[in-house]
Amino acid sequence: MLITTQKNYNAYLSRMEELLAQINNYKQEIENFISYSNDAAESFRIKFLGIKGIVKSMMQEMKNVPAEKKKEAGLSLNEFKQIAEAKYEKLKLQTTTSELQIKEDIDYTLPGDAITIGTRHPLSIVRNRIISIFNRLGFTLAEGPEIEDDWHNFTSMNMPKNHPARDMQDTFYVHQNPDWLLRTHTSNVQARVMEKQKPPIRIICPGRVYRNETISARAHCFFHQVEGLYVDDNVSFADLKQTLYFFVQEMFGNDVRIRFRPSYFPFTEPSAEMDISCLICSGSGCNICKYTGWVEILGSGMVHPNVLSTFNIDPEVYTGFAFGMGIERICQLKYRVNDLRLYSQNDVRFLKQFAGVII
Ligand code: 2NM
Repeated sequence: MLITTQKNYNAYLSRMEELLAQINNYKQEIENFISYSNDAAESFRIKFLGIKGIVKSMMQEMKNVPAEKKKEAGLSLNEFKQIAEAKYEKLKLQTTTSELQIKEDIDYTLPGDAITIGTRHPLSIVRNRIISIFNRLGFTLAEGPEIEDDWHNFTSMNMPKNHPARDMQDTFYVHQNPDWLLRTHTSNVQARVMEKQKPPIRIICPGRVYRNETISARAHCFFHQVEGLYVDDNVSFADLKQTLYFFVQEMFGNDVRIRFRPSYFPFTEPSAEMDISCLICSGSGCNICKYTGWVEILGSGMVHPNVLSTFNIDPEVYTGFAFGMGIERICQLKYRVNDLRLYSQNDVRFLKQFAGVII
């Protein structure tokens, strides 16, 4: 039996009062405790009723309570324990009933909420398709800047200053420096690749190009182009024809027919424009093909020896073919888009029609 000094006695007494005050606080906490999730009951149990919980640790302190106060403290602690246990049972019940309620309240036959998904722009769809077709023929993607210097856009493409072909395209110049311009075609990419890389070169170059034109249904100040370049030994015009024929078959179907017409581009010699048989009327005549049965889709030719020499590619050893097409034009034929302005207005009624096209 411990001989309790007066000093100890007072300390135990004040500790007991502290415990009683704590019990009152915890009672309040228990009353306010709400089930916030399925494991709320379990966290409650661990905190109040667990092996290292509040009730257990208070029980351990009971042995220090002075004898004549033991009854009062014991009753209080017991009541507290019962309150905690009752709350725990209630919390467990709440969890199970809320789980049951969830199961019963859901009508699984109702349709779900529709997810609004974006649509790819038709120009992106067609561009991606073009890239993928040429990828399968071994062409790799190359891209370059839209703001370009005169040399990469014109001079290196066999169009020195004062060359008449420069006037064919109304060029946007950057104000501060007449040597800078918005590229008029993506040939600047081919120029930049030939600068760094030697044959074999097989690239496909999509991108936005700019020309100073008044905006209308049939013209815009910018449009999108894909150009291709193939330089190696023994590249012939027959390769050009077969490559482009494969492309249009993949793009428009096996029934499409092609024809080449002689043309002129400063960077190719010989040059040719390619027509395909009209997809709308299959050749019988309509206003898309202007009653000719044919529609023009691209320009092409054998890379001019001057262009190859400019990049130190010996034209006696290497030959190449190149082509360029407008993505808007291909898109117009594929999706019957009759006004160029639709491509840049971003009217959702137009764009939504391309929902679900995945390429
Ligand atoms: C076209 C038509 C014909 C072309 C030529 C070159 C290069 F880099 F080889 F000189 N790039 N693109 C080319 C040829 C472009 O667009 C209608």
